[in-house]
Amino acid sequence: MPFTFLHAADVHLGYQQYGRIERYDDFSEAFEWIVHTALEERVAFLLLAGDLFEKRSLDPQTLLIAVREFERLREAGIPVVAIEGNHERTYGDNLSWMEYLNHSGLLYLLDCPRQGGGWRPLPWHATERTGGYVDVAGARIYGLRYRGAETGTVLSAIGDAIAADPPPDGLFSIFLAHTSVENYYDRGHSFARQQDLSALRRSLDYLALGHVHVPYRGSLGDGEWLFNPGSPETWSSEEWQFGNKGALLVSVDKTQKPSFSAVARDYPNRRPFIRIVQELDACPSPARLMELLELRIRREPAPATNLDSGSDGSPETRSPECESRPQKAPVVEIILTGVARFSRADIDKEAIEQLARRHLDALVVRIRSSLQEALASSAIDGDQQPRDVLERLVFENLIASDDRFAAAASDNTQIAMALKQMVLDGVPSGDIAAEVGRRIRMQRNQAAGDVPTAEPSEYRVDSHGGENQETAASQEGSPAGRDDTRPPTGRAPHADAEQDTLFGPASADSETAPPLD
Ligand SMILES: [Mn+2]
Repeated sequence: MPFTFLHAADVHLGYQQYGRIERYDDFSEAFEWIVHTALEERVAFLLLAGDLFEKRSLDPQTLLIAVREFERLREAGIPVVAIEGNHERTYGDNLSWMEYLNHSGLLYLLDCPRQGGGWRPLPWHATERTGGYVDVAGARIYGLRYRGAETGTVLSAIGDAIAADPPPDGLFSIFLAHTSVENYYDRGHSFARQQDLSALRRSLDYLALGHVHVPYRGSLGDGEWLFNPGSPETWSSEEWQFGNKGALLVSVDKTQKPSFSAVARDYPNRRPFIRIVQELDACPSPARLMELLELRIRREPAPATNLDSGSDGSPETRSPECESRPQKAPVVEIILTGVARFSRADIDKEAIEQLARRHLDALVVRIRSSLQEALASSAIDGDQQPRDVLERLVFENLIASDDRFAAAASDNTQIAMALKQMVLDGVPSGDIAAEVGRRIRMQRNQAAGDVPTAEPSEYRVDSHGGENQETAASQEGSPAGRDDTRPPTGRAPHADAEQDTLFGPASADSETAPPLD
């Protein structure tokens, strides 16, 4: 008997990205679209391959939305089969909200815990509401919750157990897992190697994945077999460049060869992201930076027709459902890279934000800067140097590449290193500011040819004489604590430190996938 099912993952319901209620609503809307699609297509069941929720603790509003949508599916007779992802699982014996929904009868939550030293999937137990597999419509669905680094080993063992006790021929067999897979957007770091999946590959028809927010599919042999729909909304700005995504609508007919076909159903109302990358090396002044940014922003298509990522200029294909809807106001990300030739404090972030709001009708404007290129381009041989020498070289390179500090690079390196030591020693911030002020005055005096009148200090380091003409002058009138009196630290000054990865934030047991950039 032919049937269809919908495969979705990484909904991240409850995520209030950038602290904006509109983004919370966006993630709710994406979930509502999945449920709407399941109802509209009259699917036999809905698969959720982990990270339904953004967090393991839920606010009442988020639970309400989940319960309301699952009840709509239950009323329509559409079962939901789910597993827990890394975002929503709890530690120890605490009941998770996914388990709560499971015990409320709103979904089947599958897992294969270790049983007597093995990993044999157990059949669904209707009263306990636990099991490693369940038979729904014409399918047998297995599932394993997120297991991080041990996923590969566990999947391999489960594959062997299933091979020894295979599903009946007439059933379409599916395995739900929340994991990255070798060679698919894993950047050389994956929880499951392809060989870990070979036993499952032989016994099962369809591997339903979640975890990586980019959609992909692959074969591992004859015909397509593993499928990952990606997250319907843009969980991290990095995801925008990968184009449309949503859920997979799978049509199954066991009498045919191949027995199924999977069609991507793109979420049509995803909020657009625009990314503008501006090199600071080309900007001699803050005014020039504003000019360049204005040119870049004006070159972006008007919001109503904007459909590209802004970075590569390649237009995305527009799905028919999209035509009737007005485009949402975009999230605009402005990334400043390279080496600043002026104080970052002189960059008028408010003016940049207004510019983006005016021309692009932006919902959110994010301005991020990165000095990483300065570090990457410096010729430091990290293997050949002891740590303290290497540290000094890093400081010197950073300082020498900045016009404001370059002329007195050696002295400023001393200040930076002393400053670092004070921070490590837990010196109160007021004392650190006073010490930095004292050293800057010393530099100024030396530059002016005066005899240094330094007070004694335990953080004093050897002075390098009086050849420091420029630095003191450039510090004139700068209050302590401003950007331009602060020595570079070699770290990118992310004001809003979102961790952009395709997978989600670091979990407590360091089972994180690598960031995209
Ligand atoms: Mn996720």
